[in-house]
Amino acid sequence: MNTRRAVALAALLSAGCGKPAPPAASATLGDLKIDNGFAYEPITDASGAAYFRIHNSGSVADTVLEASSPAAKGASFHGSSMSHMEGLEIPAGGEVELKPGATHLMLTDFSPAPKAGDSLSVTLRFARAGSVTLHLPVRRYGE
Ligand SMILES: [Cu+2]
Repeated sequence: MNTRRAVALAALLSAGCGKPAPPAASATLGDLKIDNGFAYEPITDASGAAYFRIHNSGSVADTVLEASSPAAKGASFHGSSMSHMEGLEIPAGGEVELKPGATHLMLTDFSPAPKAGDSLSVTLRFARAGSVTLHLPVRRYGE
């Protein structure tokens, strides 16, 4: 299926189900393409989670060394069991997807916590590619 036809079909499918796809953020940084970025509205100011997918089309792996947000004091990567991860490696020609119930970016100590409909800025610093700031749409929990 060619790209134009895939896009037309996707539009048709989303129109058919009557519910628009929830908003998501994307960005490009060198060989890295980031998409499907969003955050859930935190239930308390103490912590919340953000998600995105990073695809690396390059021939060398890259690693997210650090994440930060002006809205939260802390930002770190967690595995599915909330275990702390030291950096996030994106393999050459591969991708890493953060999603609910799996690896996520844990943000802590919001001031104040973002609400559904807000945009949450998150900056990722990579070992090779540099830094990129995502403007993640904040969704109501579970959407
Ligand atoms: Cu966590």
